[in-house]
Amino acid sequence: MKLTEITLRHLKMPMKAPFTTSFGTVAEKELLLIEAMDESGITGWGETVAFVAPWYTEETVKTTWHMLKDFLIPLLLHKEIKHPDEVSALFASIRRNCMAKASIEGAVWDIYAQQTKQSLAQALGGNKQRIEVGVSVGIQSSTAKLIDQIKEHMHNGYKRVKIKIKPNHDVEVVRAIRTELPDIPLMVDANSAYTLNDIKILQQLDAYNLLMIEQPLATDDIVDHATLQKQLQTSICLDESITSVEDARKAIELGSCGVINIKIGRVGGLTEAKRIHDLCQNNNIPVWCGGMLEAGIGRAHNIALTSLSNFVLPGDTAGSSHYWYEDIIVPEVKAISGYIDVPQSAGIGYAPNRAVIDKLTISTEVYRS
Ligand code: OSB
Ligand code: MG
Repeated sequence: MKLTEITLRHLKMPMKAPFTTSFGTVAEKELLLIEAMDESGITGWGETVAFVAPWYTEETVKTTWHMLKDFLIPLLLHKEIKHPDEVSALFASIRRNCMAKASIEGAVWDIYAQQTKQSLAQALGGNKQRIEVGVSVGIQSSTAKLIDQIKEHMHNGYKRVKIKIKPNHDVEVVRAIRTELPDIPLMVDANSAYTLNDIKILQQLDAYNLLMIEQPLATDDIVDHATLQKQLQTSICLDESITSVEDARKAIELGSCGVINIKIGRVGGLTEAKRIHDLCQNNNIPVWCGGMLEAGIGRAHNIALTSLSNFVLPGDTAGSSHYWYEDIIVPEVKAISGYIDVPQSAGIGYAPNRAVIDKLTISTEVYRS
């Protein structure tokens, strides 16, 4: 294939409720949509997952626009591509900027799947017909409110709940949840809010039968996490620290984690995500698909990836209505009793909802040469 036209749209999407983590709050989601067209007129879609401020990783909505416009699109337009795996090699001269790279690589995967008349899941080698999903709940104004939300999610059938923790908002909160809900599949995510000085606090969490503790230490660390893992019974799950298959290999060799959360944007695309999946499978490390408050296009890519066989733990890809009043795809993603059906039609298996996309778009640029 050759990409002949790429349209970038900057969208602002209102959220039903603000989402708060140890590093900040997202009240309105901004994102870029990538619509790429090949020479035969097939269009593929991708979505950026960077936020407006660089608190999760160093990328932002503006840096992704800059990278796409000034570097990635010029590298890709009119180049002959036989397989989407070639895209990461084309981008090899650009350091990091994984979220920008992943967004456009995702559109190429969508086109490739349509050309070869497969669902994106099939094109990636996925074999599940449906995936198990959980839900991530942000920090709430009170523990009572948090527990009410968890109960509602469990009632709706979600397969596990993840809560966000930070210093002084950790052991007490988990203890309160466990008092009322002793058996639910529960995990915590610290988004790098702790250091090895907090080891005593993190060890107290061992008493509460958590599925895992996600990213307790620094965003770029795998060494201290290995030290911590040796002193914890609960598995550490790495999120921010894993940006490539090489990071994953080193973390596994060091014993830094027992689980890896794979996010397509954080690792630079579906090809790298699949490599990490395969490496983990060969090393008996279970994986799950993380979320970045995605709108429908990103959600569709997550669902396809999660159909791969080593995604054995429920991910964060809830249904569209968890975050959005209306989503940018049709049909919307539906989670029923904690399952999402993997679409079987060609490509991502959802159509863009042009009316909603147009309504939410604040700027557009088209690139042809
Ligand atoms: O660390 O997994 C994370 C949201 C924003 C930034 C980072 C994270 C999250 C979530 C929510 O936990 C995932 C989702 O529901 O999309
Ligand atoms: Mg996380």
